[in-house]
Amino acid sequence: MEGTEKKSLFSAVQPSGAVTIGNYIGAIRNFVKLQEEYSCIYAVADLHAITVKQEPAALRRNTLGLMALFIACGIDPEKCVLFVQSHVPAHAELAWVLNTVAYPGELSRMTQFKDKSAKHAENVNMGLMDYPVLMAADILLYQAALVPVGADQKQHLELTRDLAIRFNNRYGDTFTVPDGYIPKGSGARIMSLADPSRKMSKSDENPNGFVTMDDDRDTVIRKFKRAVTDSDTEVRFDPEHKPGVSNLLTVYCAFTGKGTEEAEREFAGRGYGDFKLAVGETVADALAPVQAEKARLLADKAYLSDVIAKGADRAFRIARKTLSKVYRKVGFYRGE
Ligand code: ATP
Ligand code: LTN
Repeated sequence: MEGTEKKSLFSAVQPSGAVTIGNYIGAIRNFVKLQEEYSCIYAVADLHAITVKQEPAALRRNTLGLMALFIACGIDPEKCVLFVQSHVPAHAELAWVLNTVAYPGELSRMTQFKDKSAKHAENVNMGLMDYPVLMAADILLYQAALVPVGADQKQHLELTRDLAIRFNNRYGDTFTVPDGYIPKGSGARIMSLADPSRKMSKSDENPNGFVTMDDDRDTVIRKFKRAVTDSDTEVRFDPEHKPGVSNLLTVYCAFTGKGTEEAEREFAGRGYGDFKLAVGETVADALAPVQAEKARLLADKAYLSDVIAKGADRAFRIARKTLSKVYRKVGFYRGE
């Protein structure tokens, strides 16, 4: 019924390596939370992933692994559209059209483009610069009202809004202008365990900086035990003066559902050793059932293939409508 229809929501994660607890807390956790309230569409962004070098066999493996992880984390493929980005050609097609309303100046100013260009100096390619235009195409194709992401994607969302508004102004109302859904507070940006001044990143050369959703219990506990804190002994949430401890508190609260004050009280007078061990054990306990479910799903290839094929089909049908509208608006000849 008109008016009671759920609004659309879109997000994606790149299959560019092991998914970290930062990706989970900043994004995937909200994918699960929002699936009742919105009509949700989630993609494995393989087209985005190849903007930095990927080993083809690893990309294939990570794509299937990420699909299994989405479901293992609680995303219901019956309620949501789950698909692989490259299976729906409309993403690349709309990105081409949006390129004609995007300016090289605004793309070269993007923080992620500058960071990744510096990090992959041997492979600064057009795809890396065009990354946010493809991301805009992802979102706008599904007329998404909401886009759950971590804080690092805020700038790309702003650009998506700008491109949507620019296109709508030039060609008439075509796209929904989306809003971001970024976790409030420090959950939007989980920091590296090895250097709490930097974002936790799966592409960090130091594996002690991140915890992945696949890390086994001993690895998780070891990484938290080693986490950089400070010379003080008080477990207190104070991101400015105690970034390491505050980051661990954020992780602890995300996995227990507790508030920071409650967690501070729990660890009052207990010292960092105790605290770090408790955080490590909590995370390991939370990851165990997800890992078991992911392994079970990966062993059931027929089921996963079916989810992926159905998802592509459903995504294709929605995306095709928007793309037809866009082609009509820009004046492509579609027959009389
Ligand atoms: P890389 O760190 O290798 O650049 P990435 O993890 O940032 O990659 P994606 O896999 O595409 O890139 O990120 C998926 C989602 O996870 C995005 O919504 C992103 O904002 C979020 N995210 C990534 N890192 C963090 C973090 N440290 N804290 C919170 N959210 C994060
Ligand atoms: N660039 C995102 C991944 C991504 C995405 C999207 C997120 C690709 N397309 C569309 C939201 C909406 C990242 O997190 N690095």
